[in-house]
Amino acid sequence: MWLLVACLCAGHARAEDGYDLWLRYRPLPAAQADAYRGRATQLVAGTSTATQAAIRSELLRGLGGLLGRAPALSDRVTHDGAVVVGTPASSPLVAGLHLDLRGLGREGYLVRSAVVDGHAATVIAGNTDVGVLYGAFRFLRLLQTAQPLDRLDLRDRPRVKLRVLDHWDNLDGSVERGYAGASIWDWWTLPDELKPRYTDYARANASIGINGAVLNNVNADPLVLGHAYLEKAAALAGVFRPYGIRVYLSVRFSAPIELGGLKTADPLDPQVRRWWREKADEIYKRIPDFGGFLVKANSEGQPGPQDYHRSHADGANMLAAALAPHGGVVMWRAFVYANKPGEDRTKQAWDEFKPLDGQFAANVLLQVKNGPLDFQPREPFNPLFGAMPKTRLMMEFQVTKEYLGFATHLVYLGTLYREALSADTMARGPGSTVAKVVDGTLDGHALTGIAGVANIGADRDWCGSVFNQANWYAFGRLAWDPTLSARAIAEAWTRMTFGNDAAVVRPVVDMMMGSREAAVDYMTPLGLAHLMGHGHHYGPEPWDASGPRADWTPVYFHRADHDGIGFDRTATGSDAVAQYAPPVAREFADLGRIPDRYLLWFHHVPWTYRMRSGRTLWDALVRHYTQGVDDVRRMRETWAGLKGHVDDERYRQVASFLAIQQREAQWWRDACLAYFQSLNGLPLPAGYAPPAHPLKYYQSLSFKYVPGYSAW
Ligand code: BDP
Repeated sequence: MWLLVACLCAGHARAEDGYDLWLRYRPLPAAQADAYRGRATQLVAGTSTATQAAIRSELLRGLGGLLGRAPALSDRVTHDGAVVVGTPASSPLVAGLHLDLRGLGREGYLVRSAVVDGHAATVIAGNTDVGVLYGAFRFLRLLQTAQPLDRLDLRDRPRVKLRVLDHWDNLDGSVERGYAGASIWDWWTLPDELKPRYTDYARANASIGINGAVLNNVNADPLVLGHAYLEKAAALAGVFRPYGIRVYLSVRFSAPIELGGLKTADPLDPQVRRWWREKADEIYKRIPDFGGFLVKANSEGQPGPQDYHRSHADGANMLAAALAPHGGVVMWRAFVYANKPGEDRTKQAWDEFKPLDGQFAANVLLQVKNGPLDFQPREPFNPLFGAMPKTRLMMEFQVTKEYLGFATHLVYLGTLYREALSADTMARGPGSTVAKVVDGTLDGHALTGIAGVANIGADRDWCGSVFNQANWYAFGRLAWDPTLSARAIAEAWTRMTFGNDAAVVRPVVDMMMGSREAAVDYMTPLGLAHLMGHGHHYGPEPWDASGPRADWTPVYFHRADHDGIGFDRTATGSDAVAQYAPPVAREFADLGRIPDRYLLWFHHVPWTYRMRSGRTLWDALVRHYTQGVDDVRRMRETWAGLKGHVDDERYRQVASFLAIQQREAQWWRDACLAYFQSLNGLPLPAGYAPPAHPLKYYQSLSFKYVPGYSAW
């Protein structure tokens, strides 16, 4: 009986259900573990603060798991192979080494081989506990990814100050655009019940350097600022604090009316200003390190300062004034397209915000989506980057895959993020990359930020699929250092997630690296955008023209008819191209120079238009759609080849999701081609299979219960 129980427990402990994320700490192969064991014989680490305790427990857990034996705890170094951890203030041993910690800032660390009391040791040090925590995770990553541990001399610090996950979680437990189950926050049982999952969430974030969490949806419920919810938020803040993570809240601009009983939310009204000041004071009493507010205003029906004929700057600055005495910030979103109905939707944010450059208070960041539309599979960079030198612009990426097949499509977003970050705005001459706007170096801003709309829910595997975890991971790593390579990040994640076997790592990384282009190809190739199903954004609906707003419908975006396709955003059309710096505008406006990937974003061309390849546009489009499906088929084959190399549980999940993805990729291709063909009447190029069904079939599909649905 006992044996049975022991076996069951051991089996359970080893189950690969994805809960452990990339912090699995499974035993390394014997040879590797033996080689490392001599480098982790003792652990000298303090426990006088909560962060120090977290560091110590993570190292014991990680090293114990990876090496099969945890290092002995000690307060002195008596053997070779000790790991010595701390700040000069917390550890006399670290202080005695007189390490050069200048330049590491508050969150940086070094991991370095050293001689301590005559013995070879590894030192993990920083100026603060949190810096050391990041260093500890870096050290563990070295082991997890099979890197050498001798002659270490690693120094690192984040390039971006606020590295934040935005949860679009509602107080009723649902998640807008969430595909991983209900909200991770169990608002109902908070603040009493502090689930271990909250701590594991904090560990995972700290391991990749994320230092902020906006707890609730940008379409915010005013109630979150009520006493009860502030207490719940404070409880979460208490769990996250040791891990260097601050809590932020999304606020509804009209909260002074709904919650405070005032008649107005006019940002220049003294009573309104007092209400926000007092609210901020109350929050900081409960959460002394509260991060600040995230605001969606005058966008998609949300209230905002324009309701009172005030500007976005008036609104943001009023909130900023309430938070400033406490050191909080306002993250004010630039995702607006309400003001000029009829105007090209992609132009509206620039039109509204660019004139406000220089008017925002010092603790306001303008949070700008990576592209000018809305998290599409591919967009050119948002022209606001580079256009507002006197404003702190922060990046907003989407980690949840609202427009990329939800949880079941394998789409690695590291490549999408890198594409956006490495785009050259040319705003201050060549090399003015989006990354330099975001990390503040282009225009000399110290307050910088990057946000990712989280893909996390209450599902056991957190993200709705194993591979979606890679997008949380990649987001965090790039928020820390926007110049990292997407491939290197994918490789590190793969090693930590599936082990270091080259027979697994190689094919998995290749699969990830090609996956986003595959999705672009089977959904929206050559610069097309927003062909997704109405409202829920599931599947293709390029024929949809149903309203209530033209600029929520695919036909608005692709503008296809009998003769051609594409949105003319050059001077003959909406002239959105003029929002870019002149060299970029010239390139995008020039049919001879624009990269194929943006062609139909900026140009309306005939179906018979000759691409640089010599093919007609129609042929090229058919090829891309077909290529996308072929790529997914190959991903499936690659994965099938890994059977037996990956544990059954995760193998099966990925295999069945890839089957869904292949079916849906085919659906996307066939539905889009059937529709476009119904307009242009052109035959498919030779050798390309016709859609499996007539157009009517695709148009007849409708879906009632789609996850993550919201009216927007
Ligand atoms: C869109 C989503 C919608 C969000 C909106 C936003 O469809 O659910 O509320 O973005 O970012 O992509 O505010």
